[in-house]
Formats: sequence, C-alpha cells, structure tokens
Amino acid sequence: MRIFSGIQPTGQKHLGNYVGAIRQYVEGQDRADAIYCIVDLHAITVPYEPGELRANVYDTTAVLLAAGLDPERCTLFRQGDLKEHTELCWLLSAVTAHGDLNRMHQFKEKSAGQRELVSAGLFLYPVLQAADVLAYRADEVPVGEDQRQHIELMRDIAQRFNERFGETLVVPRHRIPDVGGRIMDLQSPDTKMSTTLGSEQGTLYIRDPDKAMATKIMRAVTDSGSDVVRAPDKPGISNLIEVMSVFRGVGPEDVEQEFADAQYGDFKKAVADTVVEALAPIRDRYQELQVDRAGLEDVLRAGAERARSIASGTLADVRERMGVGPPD
Ligand code: AQP
Repeated sequence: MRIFSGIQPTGQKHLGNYVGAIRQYVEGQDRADAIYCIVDLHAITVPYEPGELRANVYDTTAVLLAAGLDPERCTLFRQGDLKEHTELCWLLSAVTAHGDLNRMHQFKEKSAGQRELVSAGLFLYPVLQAADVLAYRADEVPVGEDQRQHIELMRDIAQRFNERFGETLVVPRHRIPDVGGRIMDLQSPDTKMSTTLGSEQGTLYIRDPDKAMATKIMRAVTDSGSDVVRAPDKPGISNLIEVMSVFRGVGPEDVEQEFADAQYGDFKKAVADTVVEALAPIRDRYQELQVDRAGLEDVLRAGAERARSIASGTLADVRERMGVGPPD
C-alpha cells in the first residue's frame, strides 16, 4: 500500500492544514509506504516572490518534521527537484477534458481573486496534482475535504489513460477525515480556514504564540443559544466541537456529552487549552528545526532521490504506452 500527498510551501500552516492533512501524514507513516511532497511548482501558479518561495519550502519542511514526519519512515521531498512531475502533467493533459478543468471550484475561487493575471498554470493545477500522485502509483491520498473534487478528477484521468493506452496507472482513492476534514474560519465559520482567503483572527497558525492561539479561540464567532451541540444553524460551535473531538481523540458526540452543562465561554476555554497543549510543542520544535537549512536540504535531497527512482519508472511506462520519444 502506498500513500502520496502534497502540501503547498508556506510558513503559515494553519489548524485546518494540521487537522485535515498533516495529522494524517504522520499516521500514514506507520501503515504504508508514505511519500509526501512540498509542491513548489504549484505555488508558482499565483503571484509569489522567488526568494520567499525557497524559504517557504524550508519552513514547511520544518513544520512537517516538527509535527512528526520521520525521514527514516517516509519519503519527504520538494516537487521541483524532479522533472518527472511536469513531464507527466503534460502527458496527462492529453487525456484531461478541458470542460472538467473548467468546473473545478478551486480554479473558480482562486482565479476570481487574481487582479493582474489568471495563469494557465492555475488552470492546469489539478493536472499537475494528478501527475504528482499517479507518478507514484499511489493507492491513497490523504487530504482535506476541499481537495475531493481534484481527487475525483485525477481518478478520471487515470481511468481514461488506462482505457486509451492499456492498464498503466493506479486509480487512487482519497482519504478525507470523517471529522475535521473541513475546519472552518474562526471568524466566518461558514467559510473554510484558508491561507489565502481567511482573516488573521479567523486563522489559527501553528506558528502562533500560545496567547494568540488561545485568544483566537476565545474570540471565535459562536452562534445564538448556549448549548454545546452541532447543528446546521450553529456553524461556529460545531466547528469547535470538531476541533475538540480531533484533539481529544473522541467522537463529537462525546464532546457534546462532556460539555452538556457548560456555557460557551467554559467550552471555548477548554478547546483553547487543548489546542495550545497539542500545537505548542510542534511550534517549538519547528522553531528549532527551521534554522538548520542545511539539515532540511539534506532531508529533501535524500527524499528526491528515492522519489525519482519510483517516478522515473512510471514515466518510462507512460512514454512507451503513448508512443512518445524513442522506443524502449
Ligand atoms: N480548512 C481546512 N480544513 C481541513 N483541511 C484543510 N486543508 C486546507 N485547508 C483545510 C488541507 O491541507 C492540505 C494542504 O493544503 P494546501 O497544500 O492547499 O496548502 P495551503 O495552500 O496552505 O492550504 P489552504 O489554506 O487550503 O490554501 P488556500 O487558501 O490557498 O486554499 C490539503 O490536503 C488541504 O485539503
């Protein structure tokens, strides 16, 4: 069994990234051949600064190691170290429907936010994402709920390739957590917590000091009423119940039961304490790790070598099947 997932390079990883993705990455190391990639090539599809991009790759590497990824038990590498991802993206674009790409929610949301240029790269983002996963013939892709549509598309791409050129690629399935797959913004709990679209107060960063984490939770928008229960008209409190459920490792109904007699203020205090207790050690380890850029580079370089040894085999098969380049 092989797992693959990618994460964008930003130094500002948030609670949603941690709950929806990073926790799953750590857990995946113990049950599969786990391969994780920091996707710098995806990050260039929106405006960015080249110098900051390099620094952000190291930051994200440090966050992942601090959260528990172990280079002895998983493969962690930088997407841009390999040519195979971009080549496979182009080859797969031949079996990707333009109309399907037009329907992608993420493209619609992100292109609406661009003032100067909606890049073709942003449009092709899901094809590169498909190439990332399919290059490793991964069985499972741990992601948050927001990536469901992209995983469906990559399944279609793999199936269409296999139908057209013969069985070559593995059709992967997503692994989206039942609870915490979509952590909501603390100030606008009807929108997801997000690196680019959220507000500072609504986004709890792993890098935040203890006090800021606690304040953001204590000031989280909650709903009318006072019962700590999940309900469609209580998105704020429902979000905090999910967060508590994940960090306590119990079901949301257990959280509701435990806080049946509590007021919102007491409940928020308990959530804040729990989140700070879980994230503060990760933040502290991150701060130690992120200064050692040479050490982080060594991890990424070793990971890239292993990744290349797998992806190059898939690329050779895909080129052969498609009749591209010289015969095998
Ligand atoms: N709010 C969320 N709840 C649960 N999971 C989430 N993920 C993102 N937001 C939430 C999951 O985190 C992983 C990494 O996402 P990414 O590579 O897109 O990183 P990012 O750009 O930092 O994440 P954002 O906040 O989602 O960015 P923008 O604002 O650009 O859209 C993925 O598995 C994702 O599902």
